[in-house]
Amino acid sequence: MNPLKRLGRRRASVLALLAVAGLVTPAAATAAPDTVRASTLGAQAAQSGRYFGTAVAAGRLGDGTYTGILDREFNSVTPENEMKWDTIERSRGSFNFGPGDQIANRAAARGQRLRGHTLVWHQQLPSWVSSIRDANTLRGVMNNHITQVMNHYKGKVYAWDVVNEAFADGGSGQTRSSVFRDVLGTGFIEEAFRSARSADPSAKLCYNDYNIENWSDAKTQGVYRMVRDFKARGVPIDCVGLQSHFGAGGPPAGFQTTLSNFAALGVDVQITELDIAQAPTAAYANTVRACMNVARCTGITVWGIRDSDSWRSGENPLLFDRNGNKKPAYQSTLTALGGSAATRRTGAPSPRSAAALPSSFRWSSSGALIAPKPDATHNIAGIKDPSVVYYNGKYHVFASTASSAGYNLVYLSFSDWSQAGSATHHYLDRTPIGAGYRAAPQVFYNTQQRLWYLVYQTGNASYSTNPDISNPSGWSAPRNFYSSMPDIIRQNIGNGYWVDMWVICDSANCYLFSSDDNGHLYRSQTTVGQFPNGFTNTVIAAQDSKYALFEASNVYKVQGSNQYLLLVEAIGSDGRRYFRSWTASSLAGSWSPLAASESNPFAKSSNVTFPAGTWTRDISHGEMIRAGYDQTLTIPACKLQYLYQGKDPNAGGDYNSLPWRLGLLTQTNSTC
Ligand code: 9MR
Repeated sequence: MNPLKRLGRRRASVLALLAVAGLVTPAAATAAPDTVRASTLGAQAAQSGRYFGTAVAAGRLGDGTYTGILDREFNSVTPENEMKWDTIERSRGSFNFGPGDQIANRAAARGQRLRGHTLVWHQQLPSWVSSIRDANTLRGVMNNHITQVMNHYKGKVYAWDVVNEAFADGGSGQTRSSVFRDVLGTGFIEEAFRSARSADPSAKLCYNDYNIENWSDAKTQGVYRMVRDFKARGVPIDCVGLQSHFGAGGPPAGFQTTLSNFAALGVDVQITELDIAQAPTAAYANTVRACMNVARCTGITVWGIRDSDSWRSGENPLLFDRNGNKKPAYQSTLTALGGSAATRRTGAPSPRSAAALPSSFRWSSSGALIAPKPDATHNIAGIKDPSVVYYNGKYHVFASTASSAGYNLVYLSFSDWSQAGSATHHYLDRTPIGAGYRAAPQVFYNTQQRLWYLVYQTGNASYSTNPDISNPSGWSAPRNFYSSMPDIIRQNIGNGYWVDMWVICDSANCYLFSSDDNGHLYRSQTTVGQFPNGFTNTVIAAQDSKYALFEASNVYKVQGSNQYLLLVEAIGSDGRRYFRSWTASSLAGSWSPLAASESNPFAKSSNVTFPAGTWTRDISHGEMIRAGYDQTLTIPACKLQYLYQGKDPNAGGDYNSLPWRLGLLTQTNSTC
């Protein structure tokens, strides 16, 4: 975004220019590989922001074949039995964390996530608990168990199965008989979740069950009604675990519907104990695809590594055979996660060809969700230019702060859009990023370097790094990508400004895009290995008239396809900001119009509805909600969401003092 006072009016001639001006692309361009692929389950799942985990048995950790596969393939673990009540609190008040710690510490040392399994379950429950008949005693015992165990693992467990298998099989759709239900009533589930939230407010709290994968089953409906009720009444719940112990036929036909219906209640969904009799390749692929197709399906756990490790070993239901060799289902699973091209040639099923993006878009907008929060030393008028990733259960938003005094950056995080407005604003001028002109941030995780990058404009194209996105003071001082403005920009910038730097990588190269407020989109490149150094070969990637190709470009990889998407902000004939879009088959390729005109825009007030009230006519600088968070900037093909800046249509005056706010667009014409 342009840091200086800006034109408030548009000229009528722009429409005519729009009609005649075509985007051009330079001839250069080595074809880039069409996608980044990984060769292990965990690394491939991570590319879409998901994890791929396994149940782990402490007793097998001395087996080198077992740990070799565990550490190579999986980035999440669930203790198979070690955190169950009969291990942890075999006698009242005496806690044995040894076996659980063995798994937890090992996972922490390797950067693997940990799912906690399980706090309240009618099985593997010591008889001193199941024989309690007094409600107050049982309530105290249950809450104490939850509190002690969650306290012990605080900060180590990403998500807890707070209550496991509380619903009955068959057609009742009701809870099953258990000591908890029979002595405390069905309210024990709510009580367990409330205790869990107060014990560790940062862990995700899941309800976990089996036979809830088929949408029309009474048991599924019963659990769904409970989660809906919890969300409606504010009972804390963050996720639903679908165990997914399948027969050879694999998931039921409506599995994806079940996942998305639960997700639509505002919870994450996870496949928590996957195993499939005889491990058919298609059954595994279908299961994984269903998860990949649901944005809030955040991870998959298989219930063991080798067939010989399985609780149903007679059915050979896992991804590795008894010798630790990959089975055919391993390949189909990796492929369904979006992985390995080589795999496809071996005859595994080809991945779902992604729904292509439509050629026109319709959106519904939220109201203004994020407004400036001035404090004693930050007299801020507008919050602008957001960049956002969803990581570790939270949205992390970076944005420019604007005031008559100039620009700097702010960071906030929250788990749900409903909480965006109440999130704390961390001003980054108080960090090593420092005071002075910093604006238009872009955030992503570099998987090779295991570092978060924040790219922003300072007059040059600058960046800071941070090992922990949630720690605002962890950012390094700014460094520049270029020693000075590249010649080609100097020659074309005219009276414009060099703004809105944007980095995206494929498996070979990283590209740095920028705008000049003068109708040019520039692109430089370096290798993935050299990044962040070595940006060179700066070319004009696209050009048009000044207002038709103004600034705030985003470039993304479309998940599961060979498409890249380019968005550039334009100024319409009404003087209002809007976005145009193009696609290309490689990052250095030529961009073809998708929804690229003022009458068929990517996003403009004319294709956005405002159910909460029309608070803006500008759809301006923002960022797509991505499917992952890494340097590939992968977005889903379906149900797009875009966080943008808008402002009161009647506001005017000093450009830097305009009252920009952030709102969220959700696509309403997605066909997938
Ligand atoms: O895999 C677990 C096995 O080793 C235990 O003997 C069994 C005891 O009930 O629990 C198995 O894991 C279960 C999980 O904790 C909950 N869902 C069903 C799983 C398979 O029975």
